[in-house]
Amino acid sequence: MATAPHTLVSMPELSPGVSEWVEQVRELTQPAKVYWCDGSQSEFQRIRGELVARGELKELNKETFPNCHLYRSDPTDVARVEHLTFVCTQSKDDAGPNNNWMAPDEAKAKMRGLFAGCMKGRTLYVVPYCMGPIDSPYARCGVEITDSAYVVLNMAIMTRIGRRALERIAAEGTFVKGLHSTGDLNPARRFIMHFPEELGIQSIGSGYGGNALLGKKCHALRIASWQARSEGWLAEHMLIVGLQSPRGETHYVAAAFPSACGKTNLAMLIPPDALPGWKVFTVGDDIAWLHPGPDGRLWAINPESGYFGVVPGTNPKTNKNAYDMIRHDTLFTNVALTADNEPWWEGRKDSQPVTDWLGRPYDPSNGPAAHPNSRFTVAATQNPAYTQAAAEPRGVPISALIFGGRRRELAPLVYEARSWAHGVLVGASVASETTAAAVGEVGVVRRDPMAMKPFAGYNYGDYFAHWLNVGAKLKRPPRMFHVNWFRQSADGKFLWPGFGDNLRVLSWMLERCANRAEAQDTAIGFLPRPGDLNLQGADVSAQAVTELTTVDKAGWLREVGDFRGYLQEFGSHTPKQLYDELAEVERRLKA
Ligand code: OXD
Ligand code: MN
Repeated sequence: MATAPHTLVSMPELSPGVSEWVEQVRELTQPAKVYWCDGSQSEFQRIRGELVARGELKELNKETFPNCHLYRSDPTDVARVEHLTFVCTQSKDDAGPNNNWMAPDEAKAKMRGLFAGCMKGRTLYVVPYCMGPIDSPYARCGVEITDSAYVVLNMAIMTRIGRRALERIAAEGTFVKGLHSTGDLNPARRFIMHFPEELGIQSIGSGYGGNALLGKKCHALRIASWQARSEGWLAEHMLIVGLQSPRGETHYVAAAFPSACGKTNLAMLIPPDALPGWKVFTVGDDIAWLHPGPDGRLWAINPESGYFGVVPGTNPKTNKNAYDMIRHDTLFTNVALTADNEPWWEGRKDSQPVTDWLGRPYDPSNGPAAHPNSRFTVAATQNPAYTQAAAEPRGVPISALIFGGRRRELAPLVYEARSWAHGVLVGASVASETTAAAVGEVGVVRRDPMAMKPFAGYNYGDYFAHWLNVGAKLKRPPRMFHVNWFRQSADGKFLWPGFGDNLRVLSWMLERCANRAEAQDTAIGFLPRPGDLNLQGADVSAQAVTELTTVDKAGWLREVGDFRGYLQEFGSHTPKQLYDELAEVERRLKA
């Protein structure tokens, strides 16, 4: 058989632009070795085997969790570090008050000092990657240079790495340059810097996913949101899910929730027995790139090819698809272990931990056995709800956009915006309780517009204006909704069962999209009346449903005032249209 011509060209030869940059980084970081990743299965297994041999990865029970491994991170390196994450634009105003800012020259000088000689004795891995289906016009490529083999394995699962990505880079001549080193893992020397004007990322001192897998938050959200603004599309912190109704119609929806608020669970939802005939397909669980299509609709691709999900809480009741999906070929980070060498986490009820995430004998007085932000990394194709639509170059058409937060009070179960512009206001007003996905206090309510607070790569005021502009170009825009699965009663009990039952809310939305469902017209938007939701077989009281579908006018008036103050933080960047939409809500509340 003839050899394919491309295999004759070595990877460094394939793209002189990349080789030149690798050479500069090699001189600066002084690694013992440089290795170009080709993305093959044999390469993955070899690198994983080397980590096991060095004791950095632990193979788990071969019979019950075949090809699964445990990685224990440095105990200080378990989450995203928003306070150490910077957007380095020439003008501080472009980064906006929503980002930490540093002047590009200052940031580069600081990072140069930290990167100098940092890879001595280590291997420098060159990881060419593609975000999105390799043949999609919407996909974008990058190269991550890293000295962490654990990062290489994660990138190989989460993105399309190797020769084909490099071929695309060679053809396009442009790529995002991501430089990463674990450095000395000292939090005092940990920084994640973004240079959107130069399509560059520099990250040092952390091996944690959100700080170190540069294709994910750094490229696919912060840098991509910047690119999307100049090119007329949206890069969003959204899952994408396909819902096939008993009528046989399939609709795709994209939903934005802050980190660790159930995006992966919603993306893999299992319909409850009481709602027969529904099918759910996962396109993506974390990031959506949304493009206005030639037909006037919004089309979405998932730039990732795997899931980096929160493990605790995963069980057959909350997310059976995820539970089954992570029983083989999965990389676990910071979970606990059972006596049988199986991974264990809070919420896995069928066994007991003996060793905690730090490798100590488990003692409940030390806290949870698994870290609350322990993670699985797994290929999307392992998900029983995976759909080939995730590999479709043009993406999937979006019928509805959903925003949500984790809010004990105020926000009802669901409401629908009156228009795209009102929907932008609804998305911009998302607030949520903080979670363990980022370092800092957990459970405090903070504003998190479109769930992008940690990820919008530029001034939020300009970002809101961009959202309004994109909508103005759509002839058939999706409907927009807000949901809150986390509402609690005065005595602290969740009012809504969540998980599979969320399909009851999604089904009302899809009926709204088809003009087949009724709603009450309220000051904040359209809400279902209790009788509009299909609650057959649901474990929820009539009183809870009333509470979940009632608008607390006094509370909302306070919210409007608070949100107006928030919008003012972005000064003249906040579009006037957003204030007008807010004034209209206020007028209706007072009427
Ligand atoms: C994530 C996050 O890991 O949002 O997806 O923090
Ligand atoms: Mn996320």
